[in-house]
Amino acid sequence: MQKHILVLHGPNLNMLGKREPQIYGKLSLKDIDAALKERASSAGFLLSTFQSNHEGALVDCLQEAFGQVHGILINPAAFTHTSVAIRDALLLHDTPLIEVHISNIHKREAFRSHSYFSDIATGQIVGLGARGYLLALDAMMAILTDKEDLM
Ligand code: DHK
Repeated sequence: MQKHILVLHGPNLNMLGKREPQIYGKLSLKDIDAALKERASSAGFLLSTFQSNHEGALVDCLQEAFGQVHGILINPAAFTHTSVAIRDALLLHDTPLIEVHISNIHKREAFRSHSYFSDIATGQIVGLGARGYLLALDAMMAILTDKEDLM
């Protein structure tokens, strides 16, 4: 059976490429999602992506995915620092969870250092730009196939 990975993107990530490119880079969300889908599918995984600027829409997506996905990658964006609702919706899922941030949230304003997700995530990737998503995907696929090799 094909394993299914859900990728969630929070608010303003639909503006990647245009938004503060010195912090978030020049790639668009479409570019990132396409690269993730291609990488997942060539490794035999199914990957779905969802972006919303609305907290409730992200909660709805997580509820709809209940029991349907094997792993979750999330960049909650600004909701990282505020959302108990998304945290609770993630806790519905008994799956590995990887939190991704394009920028290094620990090197920026103090309010960005706190994440409502870091203590419930399997792991976190911060500060490596858009490539962090691909690294997170590789890690997730390795976790889901029980691979411990380093290459
Ligand atoms: C993206 C955002 O939109 C910010 O609100 C977070 C995160 C950081 C990122 O680095 O991907 O603080």
